[in-house]
Amino acid sequence: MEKRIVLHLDMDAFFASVEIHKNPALKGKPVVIGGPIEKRGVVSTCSYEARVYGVRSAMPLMTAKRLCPDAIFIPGDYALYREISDTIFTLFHQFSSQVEETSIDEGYMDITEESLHFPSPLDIGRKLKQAIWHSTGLPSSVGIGPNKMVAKIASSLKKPNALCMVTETELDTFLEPLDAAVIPGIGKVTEQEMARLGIKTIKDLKERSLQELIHEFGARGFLFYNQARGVDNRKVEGRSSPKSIGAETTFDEDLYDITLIESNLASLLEKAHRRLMKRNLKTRGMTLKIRYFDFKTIARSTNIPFYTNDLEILSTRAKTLFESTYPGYPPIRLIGITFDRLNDGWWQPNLF
Ligand code: TTP
Ligand code: MG
Repeated sequence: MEKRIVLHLDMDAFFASVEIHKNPALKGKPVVIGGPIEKRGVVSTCSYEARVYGVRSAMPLMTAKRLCPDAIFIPGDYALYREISDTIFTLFHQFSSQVEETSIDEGYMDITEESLHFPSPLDIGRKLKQAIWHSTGLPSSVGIGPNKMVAKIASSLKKPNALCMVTETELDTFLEPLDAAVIPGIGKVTEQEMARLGIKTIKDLKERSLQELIHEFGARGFLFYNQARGVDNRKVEGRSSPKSIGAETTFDEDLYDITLIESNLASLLEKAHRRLMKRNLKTRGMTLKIRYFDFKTIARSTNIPFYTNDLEILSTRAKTLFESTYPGYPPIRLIGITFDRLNDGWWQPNLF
C-alpha cells in the first residue's frame, strides 16, 4: 500500500456547541441537549462542562439531571444542526476531492495530494478548522495520520479543539501507551475481555501472537493484530449508499381520474418506503415525476426539514406535492416518487 495522509474531522460537542453559539450566555456552563426533562428520553450530547460530572450521550435524561442538577437542558433543534452540518461539509469538500462523510459531524478526507502544496499537512488541518470557525463559530477537532484509524484516534485524544498529527515514524510511540479501548471497534465488552487476558494498552495487545488473538477473538483477532501495529488499509471513499431510492409505474392506459392516480401514488410511496427501510435510510427530500400521455415529463421536488422514515409524514408530503403539481389534466402515462437527500439515521436521537 502506498503512503497516504488521511485527515479526520469531528466537531466538538456538536449539538451543544451550536446551542452555545446561538446563545453565548450558555458559554462555560454545563449544557445538555435532549429534553424536555419531564419527558422520558436520553441525552443526545452535552457540553464538556457537563462531561466533568459524568454526563454522556445516550444516558437517560433523569440520570443526567441527578449527576448534574445545575445543567441547562435544551431540547434539540435537529433541523438547525442538519443545516450547519451541511455548511461544514460544503467546506470540507473544498479541501479534498476524496471525502467520506461518516456522521452528522464527522468525516474523513484523503489529503495525500493536497499536502504537496503545503509545508505540512497540519496547515490543511489548521485551515479547515479556521474555515469552520469563521463560517459557523463552532470548535472542531482534527486528526491527521497515515490511515483512517490513526487519524480518528488522533482527533479524539486531545478533544476539544484538537489539531494532532501522527507520522509514520511516530506511529509506535504514539500508539503503544494508549488504552487498547481507543481503537475504533473495541467496545466495552471487548475491553473487558481484553482486561481478563491482561491486555490494557496497545503495547500489551501488540505483544500477543496472531495465533493467540485469533484463538481468543476469532476473525477479529486478525483485525486487532493489525490495528495494534497501526495498520488500516481502508480507503477514504464516498458513501456506498444510493443517492436516491424510489418507485415508479407506467399505467396500462393513460389516467386522469385523480382518485385512481392518488391510490396508485400511495402504493408507490409505500413501495419506495419499504426500500428506504430495508437499507436503514432516512430522507429529507422527495421528487414527484409525472409523464403525460404525450411523453412530456415533469419533476417537482419538496424538502423536509429533518431526516425521516415515517410513512405518515412521507405520505402526507407526497399527497400535497401531487395536489400542487397536477391540476387534473392532461392524462398521465407514468408516475413515480423518489426519495433523495438520503442518510443513515443511526445517530439520530429518539427525541426527533
Ligand atoms: P459525537 O461526535 O459522537 O459527539 P459530540 O460531537 O457531541 O461530542 P465530541 O466532542 O465527543 O465529538 O456526535 C455528534 C452529534 O451526534 C452529537 O452532538 C449529538 C448526536 N448524537 C446523538 O444524538 N446521540 C448519540 O448517542 C451520539 C453519540 C451523538
Ligand atoms: Mg463530535
